[in-house]
Amino acid sequence: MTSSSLRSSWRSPRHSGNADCHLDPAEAKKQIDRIPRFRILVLGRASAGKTTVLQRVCSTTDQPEIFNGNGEKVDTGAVQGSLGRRYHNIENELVFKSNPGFVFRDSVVLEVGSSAEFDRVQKFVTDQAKSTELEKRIHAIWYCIPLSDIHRMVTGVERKFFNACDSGHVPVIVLLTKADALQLYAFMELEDNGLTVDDAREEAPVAAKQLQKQCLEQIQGQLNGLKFPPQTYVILTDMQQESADCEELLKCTANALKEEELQQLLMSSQWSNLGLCMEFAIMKTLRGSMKHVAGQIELDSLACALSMWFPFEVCEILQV
Ligand SMILES: Nc1nc2c(ncn2[C@@H]2O[C@H](COP(=O)(O)OP(=O)(O)OP(=O)(O)O)[C@@H](O)[C@H]2O)c(=O)[nH]1
Ligand SMILES: [Mg+2]
Repeated sequence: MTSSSLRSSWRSPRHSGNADCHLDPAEAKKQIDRIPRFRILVLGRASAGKTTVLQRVCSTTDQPEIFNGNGEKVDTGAVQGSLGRRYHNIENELVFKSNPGFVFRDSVVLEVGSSAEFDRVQKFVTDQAKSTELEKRIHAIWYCIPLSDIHRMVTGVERKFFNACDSGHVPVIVLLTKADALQLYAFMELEDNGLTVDDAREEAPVAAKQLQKQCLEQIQGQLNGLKFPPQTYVILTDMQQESADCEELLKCTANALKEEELQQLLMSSQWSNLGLCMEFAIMKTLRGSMKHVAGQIELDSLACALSMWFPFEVCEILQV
């Protein structure tokens, strides 16, 4: 069997399993083999940069298609005013045509007002933590905190989320978005300290890096002591630019996953950075096989194992 035919069967429509993924690794692996798409929940305040991150990961500027809980497409052409609510309804799934390997859910966690919305998010997250169906559950959570609002980086809602929402085995990664905004803060601080405009402009990039480090430490200091702290943090800069790089985000997310099969699923779902697929294939699979004596390596099965880190479509083209 070539790896692409093996991958075809891996990608074929599957049925949901009920086995307990916490207890039986063999059953968990069987279920993972049937998962076709990587599922991410993205959370954060309004305008935190959530949609922009998803667009960059899927290499598109389009809006996603929306599917309701029954898998039916939701008509986005209707009343514009309710569009935000449709994107942010945690029950709905968002899929970009450019990259259907990812399924997203997107919800705004509000600082004030509707605690019903927060309760829905909390219930969803804790249900995911208990879920034994790998096929349907969320595989990672991205929580966006914008650095553009340097005086309100961690607010009550973040403290509430990381104190109340137990995501269990689903890793929560904090995305510190809009880090480029710190350049302006750094510039203004340098000017306040008496530098000329030209000198302040020249020194701003270095000062902004320093400020970035301080912000990260401050946020870690506030979140890491809470009941359910995030697993890791990623700083994102200039994501509004179409050429923005998602490598660090994808790498951090992959490393936060416990199961190698889920790491493979993430890598093979993303098409924006094939170098990353290569890196994981070498580090995780090829390096392990190098321990064998050359003559003992089964080239077909090695190629197949390596191909699991790459998008299915790439393997098909290469006939791996
Ligand atoms: N400077 C800067 N702007 C950004 C960055 N990421 C996103 N933006 C801008 O921030 C604004 C809001 O971005 P969105 O991605 O729509 O934010 P959102 O969290 O999806 O917003 P809602 O869905 O309305 O809650 C847009 O104008 C983006 O272009 C960034 O890294 N740097
Ligand atoms: Mg949005």
